[in-house]
Amino acid sequence: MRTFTKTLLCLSLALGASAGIAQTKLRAWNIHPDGYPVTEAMKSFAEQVGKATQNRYQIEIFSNGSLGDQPKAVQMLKSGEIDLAEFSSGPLSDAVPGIKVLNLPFLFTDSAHMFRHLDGKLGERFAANLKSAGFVVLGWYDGGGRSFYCAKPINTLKDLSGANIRVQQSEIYIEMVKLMDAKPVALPFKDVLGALQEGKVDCAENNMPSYESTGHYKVAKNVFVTNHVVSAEALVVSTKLWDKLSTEDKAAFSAAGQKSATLMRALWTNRVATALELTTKQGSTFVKPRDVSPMVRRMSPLYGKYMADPTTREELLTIIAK
Ligand code: GTR
Repeated sequence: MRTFTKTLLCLSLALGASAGIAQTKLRAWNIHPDGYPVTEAMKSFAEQVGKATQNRYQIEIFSNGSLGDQPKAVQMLKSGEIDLAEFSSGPLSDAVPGIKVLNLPFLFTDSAHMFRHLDGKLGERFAANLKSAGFVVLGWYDGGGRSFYCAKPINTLKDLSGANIRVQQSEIYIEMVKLMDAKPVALPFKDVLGALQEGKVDCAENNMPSYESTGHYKVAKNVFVTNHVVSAEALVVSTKLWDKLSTEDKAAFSAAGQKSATLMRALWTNRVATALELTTKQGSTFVKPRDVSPMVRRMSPLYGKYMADPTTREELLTIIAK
């Protein structure tokens, strides 16, 4: 019986190989739930790769950070435990210092400004930095403008001083909050709601789609609309997998990545609007600082640091110039 099963298996493998239908299953990491723009764009990416490669590549998406938080997923991608992921530039930049500049507060005025750079020469430079660290960018996704939100009312920057503010596990975010005279508390994304509910943190900061999808708005109803970081996100594949792909398959992955980025950005714009509508209906209030320049001034040690660093100065100057 055993010999018979083995023979059958060998036969089907041989037949599969000769027919060119060997299938490779790939694992993709994602932190967001179903219906979120990132998740839907990744699904469409997986579908297109499947179609373009006659299902030789089947991508399974593990959503909701079910395989671990982002710093862990960054390591998993490097070690080959996962093949693809959608990362936000905050935690990713600790592994790839060459993209740190992307997280500088008040660097981009909005997503359109950011994509003018990411879809051009600068994006290619950041992608090259990422590639040399093991990540091949297939598409730049939108992380939108991030703002602070707290359980207590926030009307001025001074109201944030001394507050415990949840930040991403990312050095530059930690430094930013320290410069505001507040206390950074670095926590995984999935732990933020609990920390807000238990009063372990007073505030957090994020874009409006995540503010809504996580339910943070149920506890932290006071949004201080700083848009302090317009954040970049990226769909990436490991260089380990990339190097194994044929030229045609690389082209199929790249085309699917680009298409998924276009879809993601469109879904994002809608989701920002619906998140604002829903959270407003649920009682969130939005206060716009009259002038963000006091906060910008506080960030000057960060700007100084990146201007002094020859690996980031040029990128910074390019962005400031346009
Ligand atoms: C979201 C982003 C996630 C993650 C999260 C966080 O906006 O899409 O990748 O960075 O913020 O704050 O941890």
